[in-house]
Amino acid sequence: MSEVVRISREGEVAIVEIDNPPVNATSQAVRRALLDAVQRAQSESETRAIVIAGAGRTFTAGGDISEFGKPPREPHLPDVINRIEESGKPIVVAWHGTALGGGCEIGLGAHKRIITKDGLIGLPEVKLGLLPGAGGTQRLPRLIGPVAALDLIATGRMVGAEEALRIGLVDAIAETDLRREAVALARSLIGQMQPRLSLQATPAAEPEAWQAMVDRVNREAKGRIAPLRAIELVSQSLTLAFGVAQANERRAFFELMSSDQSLALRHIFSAERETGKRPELSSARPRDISHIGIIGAGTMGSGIAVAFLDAGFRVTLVEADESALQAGVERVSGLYQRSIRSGRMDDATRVARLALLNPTTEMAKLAETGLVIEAVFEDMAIKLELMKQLGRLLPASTLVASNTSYLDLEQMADALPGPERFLGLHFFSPAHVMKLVEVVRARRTSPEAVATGLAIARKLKKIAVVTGVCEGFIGNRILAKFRAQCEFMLEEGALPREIDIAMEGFGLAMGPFAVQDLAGLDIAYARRKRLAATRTPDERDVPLVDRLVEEGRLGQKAGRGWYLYDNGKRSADPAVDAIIRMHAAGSGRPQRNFNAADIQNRIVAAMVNEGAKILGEGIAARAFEIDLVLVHGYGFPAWRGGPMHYADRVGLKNILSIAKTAAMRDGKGFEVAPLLEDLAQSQRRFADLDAN
Ligand code: T1G
Ligand code: NAD
Repeated sequence: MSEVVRISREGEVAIVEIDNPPVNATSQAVRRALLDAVQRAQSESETRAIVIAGAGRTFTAGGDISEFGKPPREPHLPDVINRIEESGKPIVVAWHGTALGGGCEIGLGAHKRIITKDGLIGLPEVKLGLLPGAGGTQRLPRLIGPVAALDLIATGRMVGAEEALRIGLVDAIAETDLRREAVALARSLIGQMQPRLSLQATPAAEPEAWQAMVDRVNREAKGRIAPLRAIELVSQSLTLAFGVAQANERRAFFELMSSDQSLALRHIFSAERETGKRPELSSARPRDISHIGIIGAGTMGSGIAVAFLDAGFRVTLVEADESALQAGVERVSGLYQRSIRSGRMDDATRVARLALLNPTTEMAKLAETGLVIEAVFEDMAIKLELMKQLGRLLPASTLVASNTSYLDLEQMADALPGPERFLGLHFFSPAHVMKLVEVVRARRTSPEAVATGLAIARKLKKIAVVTGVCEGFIGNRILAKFRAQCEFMLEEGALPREIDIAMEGFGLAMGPFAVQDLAGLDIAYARRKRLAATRTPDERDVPLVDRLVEEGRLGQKAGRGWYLYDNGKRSADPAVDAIIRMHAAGSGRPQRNFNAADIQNRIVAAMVNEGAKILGEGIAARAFEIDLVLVHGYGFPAWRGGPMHYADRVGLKNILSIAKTAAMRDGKGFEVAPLLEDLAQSQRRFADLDAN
């Protein structure tokens, strides 16, 4: 017997335990050993019931992702599960940690299911562009009904023990000792006929509830194919024999496995896990910090405070004066109130979190913290003054970070005694929700400070990407090129809604003009004013934002920006169209019609080209990090894998040719990245760089 599965015994109950760290993935060796163990227990006369359990921190995370995309090797999981289900001796699954994908499906093959109080169950395949491929789409509807099953399969969300009990996904929640209670449950089943889900009919769905769920899944799919296949397969559990539908499920699983969407989503999954691993930091020890300071409790400071409080940090929050402090504390409480109203948090948790918050106007209190993050106004003079003040107040070892979006971190580092302890921690708004943090390494930032930034991001359950210093770091720098193309297109005959519709069609959560209205046009305006001094006359520049802002069109908050807003409802504004048309006519640029593909290609090529510059300059170390920034910070569809992965798929030659056209058309507004040219000419991909 292989070591990945062990058998032990409690009297007449055999305990089959999967032990394949770190997450007990159902690799080929596990499947083989599990099958052997179950068959052995079947044949042993002293065994009268079986418990299947997992060793270590989790039952199993399901299929082994490192095997995905390779030819499947026997025994296949559906067959193993069918053998489990057919067992004449009762089989109980004992779930703890996470029972995901194949781990959930093993449990659906068993005859009873018991879970720990903090256990989680789910079929997350859809998040990897897949469907459950070992009977999940057929057994789950038979167990909990088609509506609830479609909900779980199409969203991939995990359910906790209580919900699982309520919807009938588990039979019991272990009170104290999962193993002992699972054995007792198995023992109680000895001698009885065991239920087999595959032989049961799926309970009929209430037609309205089913249709509502189907509509929801269709609406939320937004270009993803796997959720749509889920509708099809769960429907088949109502109409087709189990064996026929299971064969269809298996076929769909492999079709999806070789789809571009699954490849892209798996790329993002592995990028998320690789980004924090940086060979150059392997000898840097992150500091153990549990108390942090935040200066400025505005939009960002309050959100950052909540992110840290939620992760159990003590937070000292500093504001300029009492009234600003009070407003800041109200913002923090407001964020918690919202969580309570939406049912995501209970009051006791809110009280416990707020007990970790220490609001103050005394900067000196920051001396007790291990890291201070400044989130004051985006104004260099204020930030420089603050750095000097921190230099006087803080012990020399306290780390200092800035949340600036655009200001020069090197200049701030110059103002702080001990610049090696200084870094950027660029959170995204709303900071307690958005998963991304750019960890910015300035020239003198120590490896220890970067490693600490990464470790802290991990504690916040955020995705951290290390970036060097440049205007806008990785994300906003690419965004600027993206936005520039949008505005160039307005000058050449496109309208905001055409661009928004095209980009939503590409899979962006929201079109770029709608996003700018939401954020406020004044932000772009202020940045344009700041950069005006260094802008040269040969640089292509479209001053439409200036026109709009100067007319009071600040975006949604003013009821008008690129669009008109009536009670939050967006509509096109003929006055804006007229401004754009007039500007376009005066620009002397040839006017044309844009179709969705033209718009998408131009924008994506501009993003990829800038990404290639960022890589070429060493601002980002790996192409997948750029993908993570765009997916987690800017709504780029994960199922397209981020711009660099997408470019690899469509071919860098195509991207290069669009970039060259752009360079001819836009002059200094667009320069082809040498790295893009290089890779395209030598027929390599961005992924090849990452592999080296
Ligand atoms: N296969 C292989 N390795 C995996 C893995 C998996 N399924 N899941 C995690 N790992 C590795 C991961 O790369 C990392 O490695 C380490 O485990 C810790 O993960 C027929 C076939 C389980 C909730 O989609 O959602 O079943 O970086 O950092 O935050 O239907 O991992 O340390 O080298 O994420 O505690 C496949 C994916 C369904 C679940 C744990 N399963 N995993 O989160 O740790 S498809 C999934 C997760 C399927 C059948 C098919 C999470 C987690 P390293 P981590 P974590
Ligand atoms: P904000 O205007 O909402 O908040 C700034 C706060 O800082 C105010 O409450 C102000 O009272 C306080 N403050 C100013 N000077 C201070 C001082 N000397 N001591 C203590 N408090 C002081 O601004 P914001 O949007 O939260 O932005 C803060 C920083 O975060 C900026 O550098 C900005 O570029 C960056 N940022 C903003 C966003 C965003 O979407 N808003 C996103 C990422 C980063």
